[in-house]
This record gives sequence, structure tokens and C-alpha cells, in this order.
Amino acid sequence: MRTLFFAVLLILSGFIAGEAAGDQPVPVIFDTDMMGDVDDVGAVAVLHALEDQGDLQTLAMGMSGKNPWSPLCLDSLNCYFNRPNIPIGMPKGPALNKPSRYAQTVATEFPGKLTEADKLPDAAILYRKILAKQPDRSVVMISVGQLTNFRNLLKTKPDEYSPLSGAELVKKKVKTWVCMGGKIPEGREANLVNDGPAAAYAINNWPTPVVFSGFEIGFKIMTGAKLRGLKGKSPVRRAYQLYNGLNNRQSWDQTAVLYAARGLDGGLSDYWDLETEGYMHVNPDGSNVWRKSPNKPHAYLVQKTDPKKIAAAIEEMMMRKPRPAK
Ligand SMILES: [Ca+2]
Repeated sequence: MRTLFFAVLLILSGFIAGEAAGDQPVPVIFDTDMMGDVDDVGAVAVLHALEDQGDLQTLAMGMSGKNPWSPLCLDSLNCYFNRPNIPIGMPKGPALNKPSRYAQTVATEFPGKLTEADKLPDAAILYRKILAKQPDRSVVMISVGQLTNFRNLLKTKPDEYSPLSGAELVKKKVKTWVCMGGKIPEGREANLVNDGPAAAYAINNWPTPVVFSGFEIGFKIMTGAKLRGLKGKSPVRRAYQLYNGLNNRQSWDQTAVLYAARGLDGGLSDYWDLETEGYMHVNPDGSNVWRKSPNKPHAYLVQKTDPKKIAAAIEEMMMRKPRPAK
């Protein structure tokens, strides 16, 4: 009874991002850096696998960094998975630019539709355009990189897409934000510290529930080595090969995608619990601490099962072949 009571509370509070099996796919916006680490590629593979099985629908994607090869690599992946029409945005103002061990080679060996990063719209404006057309409180935002675009989105002004400010639009249209970022109980995690002011602004001002998959969750979930057994040409396999020679790598970003799509009521309650008491405090340098009070609509994932079990499920999705084009 007590468990049921808390389950109902979690659903009402918006922390349960996913829908029960059989419901409509969860509409998501996916924001990724896809530069320095390769788990972004794994996360995109998981995203497409979940979309293939009807768990989510990708409305848009954004690059949180400015490496010009990153969106081309992302486009290559989307084309490989037969979803070439997912709109992609880039930050137009200052943003992190880091080298990537795989983005250029994957983009070159698996050419997609996109030829120049400069042609992409501002991610914050793209998100406005997409959000404005969605039902109220329906969209699940997923971030697996810096929070540059999310800060920019909150600060946008009314425009041709919506008479609402960015913060008002997010409050109206977004259901939950699932953020791979931060360390619990405290620390310095790359997605937050790589654009500290953006992280602090976005997290401290976000007007909907936020669920954090902290550094410690994905850190123990090792995936990638099984891609060695994948037959045929695959940009996912190639990225891991270029990144670390097809060895295992932590799976931070995949956890955020998985939670966003299926949530605790979609069959993942044996993976993670949610801690909802307190809030994520972020300093301007991007360092963070989970404070027990005051209570805000923030929650974080707590490991509940053997990470190897979650790794096996994630890696199976990373291994899937594209669904045939419709
Ligand atoms: Ca990332």
C-alpha cells in the first residue's frame, strides 16, 4: 500500500517520464555533445532502438557543442537508422568545442544528408518551434551534454513560433527533463562544469520536474565491446572502434535515454529507484551538490540492480540493425 502510494505520488509529480506499455510513444527532444566521448553514439543507437519498438518518438535533436563534425556524425547515425528527417540544431552563441576521435571519420565514411554544420538552425529556436506545436506537458527533454541550449532556450523571447517566453513555453509544453549530469551527492561532472554558467542557470531555473542520471549511475555500466561481433558496416561500431578499439566504455548517456523512454513504470523499476527529497544545487562553475532541502521537483536515479544487467540490456539495443525504411 505504501509502495502504491509513493508510485501514485511520483506519477502525479511528473518524475515518471515514460508511459506505461501500450501507450503512445514518448515525444522527446535529444540534446547531445557527441564530441569527446563515445557514449553519445551509444545513446543515439539506443534512442533509435527504442523508437523502432514504439517506446519514443524523436521530435528534434540538438548539438550542445560546436565541433562542426559532430552534427554530421549525428546525421550519419540518423540516416543509418533510416530516420534522415529528424531536425538538428546547433548553438549559435558561444559553446564548447572539443576534438572528437570519431566524429569526422564516421561522418566521412557514412555520409548522410547534412553537408555543413553552418546550415543548421539555432537549437534553442528549433526547440521553440517544436515545443510550440506539441500538446501541453507532453515533451520529455533529454540532455547528455552541456546545458548551453537549455539555458539559451529558457532565455528566448516570444517569436513567430510562440508568444511565450522560453521559460513559459517550457513550463507549458515540457513534462520532464531527464539530465545526464552532476554527481550525487556532490562533485564536478563534465556536462555541468564544461559550461558551468549554463548548467547553473538551466538547472536552477527549469520550471518542470527534472530527473538526474548522475555520474555514478552510468559509470558502472560498461558497454561497447560486444559491437566487435556486429556484422556489416555500422557507424556505431566504427565510432567505438575509433574511440577505444572496441573496448567497453561507461554508459552515462544511454541511461538518460532509457529512463526517458520507459521510466520506472515502463519496466525499469528493477533497475533504479528515484530519490525525490531535496534538490540539485549547481554553482556557477558547474560543481554541484544535492541538498536535502528545500524540496524542489528534482530527483535522481539510485542504482538498484547489478549494473551488468542494465549493461546487457543497453548493449543489446546498441547492437540492433536499422529497421527497414518505410
Ligand atoms: Ca555526452
